[in-house]
Amino acid sequence: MSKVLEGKITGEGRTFGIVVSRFNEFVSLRLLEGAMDCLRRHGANDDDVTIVWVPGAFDIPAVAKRMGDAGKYDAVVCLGAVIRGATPHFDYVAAEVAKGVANAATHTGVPTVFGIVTADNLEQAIERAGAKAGNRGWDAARAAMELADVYARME
Ligand code: INI
Repeated sequence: MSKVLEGKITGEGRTFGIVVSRFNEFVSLRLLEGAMDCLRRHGANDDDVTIVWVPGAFDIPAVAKRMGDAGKYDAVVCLGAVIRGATPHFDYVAAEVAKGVANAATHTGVPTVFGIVTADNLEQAIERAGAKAGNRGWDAARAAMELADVYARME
């Protein structure tokens, strides 16, 4: 008989770190609200959530790694918005933050989830931050809870 491991989506008794970037704050604040709403609705306690603001998305991975290494959090949620402008900066920032968050997840052993909106323009970003295309912050918090439970079951 096969053994199936599946995570429950619950925040009860779990601790979370959130790293959120201030660049495009109009969007990232909505992602943070979405993430907090999701955590609370699934039983997480505000006192068990630590939020760290960083300047931009590029700066997220290093802080996420530190939070993971601290051993205090069951999962780390990364939130930010990288919006394509007229410069190639977008590609560098978007690529580095994606790679960096994946590296943090791998090297800390703590679920570290990607809740960074990458969009061609502000309208698209807003759509993904609580308007018609959902809220990536909410989705990231949900993934963090599921993974925290999967990791606990794997111990
Ligand atoms: N940071 C973002 O979070 N989003 C962006 O769209 C962005 N662009 O396009 O420049 C951005 N740049 C700043 C970067 O994340 C760092 O904060 C900065 O380079 C300092 O390390």
